[in-house]
Amino acid sequence: MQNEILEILKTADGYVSGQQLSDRLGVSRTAVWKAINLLRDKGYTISSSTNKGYILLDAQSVISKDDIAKHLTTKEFGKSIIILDTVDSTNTYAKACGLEGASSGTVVIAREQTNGKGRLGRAWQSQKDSGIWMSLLIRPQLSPMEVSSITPLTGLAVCKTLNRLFDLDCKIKWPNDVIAGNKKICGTLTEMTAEFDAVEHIIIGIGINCDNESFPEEISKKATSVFIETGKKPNKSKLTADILNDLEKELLCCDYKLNTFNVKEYRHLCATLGKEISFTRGNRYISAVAVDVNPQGELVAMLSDGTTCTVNSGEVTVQGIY
Ligand code: BT5
Repeated sequence: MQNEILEILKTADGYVSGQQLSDRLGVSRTAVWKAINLLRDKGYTISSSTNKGYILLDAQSVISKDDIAKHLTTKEFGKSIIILDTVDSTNTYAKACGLEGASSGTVVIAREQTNGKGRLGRAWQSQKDSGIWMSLLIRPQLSPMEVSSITPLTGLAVCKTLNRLFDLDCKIKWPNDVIAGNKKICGTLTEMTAEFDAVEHIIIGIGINCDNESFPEEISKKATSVFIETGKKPNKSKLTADILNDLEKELLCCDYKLNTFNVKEYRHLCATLGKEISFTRGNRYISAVAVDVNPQGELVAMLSDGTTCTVNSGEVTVQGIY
């Protein structure tokens, strides 16, 4: 009944009275009232007025399976979607689904994460209903050595989607951040479960800040959101579908591998190139200039003596970007 009430409120031109809803659905007004409260618990802002009835104020702020499905054009990604109210981490949850045999393309989305994960043990802040916190489970026929392309390809897909939908000029901070201006709007975390030399499954975690008007002190200088950049709160279900549509195209058309074409696109959108960077190697702190992203997706750095070296893991600090 909640879905039916939601559909009526979404298409209504203004308020709908409790009596109209109970007549149309053939249920008591108390049942309508209970269903409205359950929808409110799910995050829908439904205002009520004694004389006029109910009105839905912001349908697009809540991610719903039906709304995602309306915009999905994929063959595999998102064909099974799990939406949770709250979870420690969608990546952890999706991994457990993978171990229980969930099909490739399963997506786990949460309204809030209480222990969202970044890379290298860092935390990802995921306040309730403020962004898209999702994990996609895939089972590609790849060896563990071949999965490293997935992180840059995911960053590339999300970056292009945000630019197209919101007319932004997002760039990629190598290897996995999508930035708007010099602040992070999206982070991705790819995790793999493998046995011997075969990939069991891969979890692609994507966090996109959408509705945040501000951020907690500790990340306020480095984080931004779609709202801060555009002044508008996006339709999160549609954005989720668009991300899945674009990600499937990006990953499947190249069989999950970097190639001449997508590396060229990546370079074009990579904010790190041409910048002064610093990184640690062993216990040495090295300053260099980022000059290229090679066909393997590694960052090529030129040192002060003119020699180059590749950077493929660890942390790179880029001058001018948080
Ligand atoms: C990442 O790590 O950027 C990966 C983030 C992946 C998040 C998604 S959400 C769905 C899925 N489930 C999960 O549990 N995770 C994935 P990293 O490059 O290590 O960046 C982490 C750093 O970014 C933190 O140390 C903060 O400085 C900063 N940060 C934390 N929360 C942020 C936010 N909401 N927006 C921007 N920056 C943030």
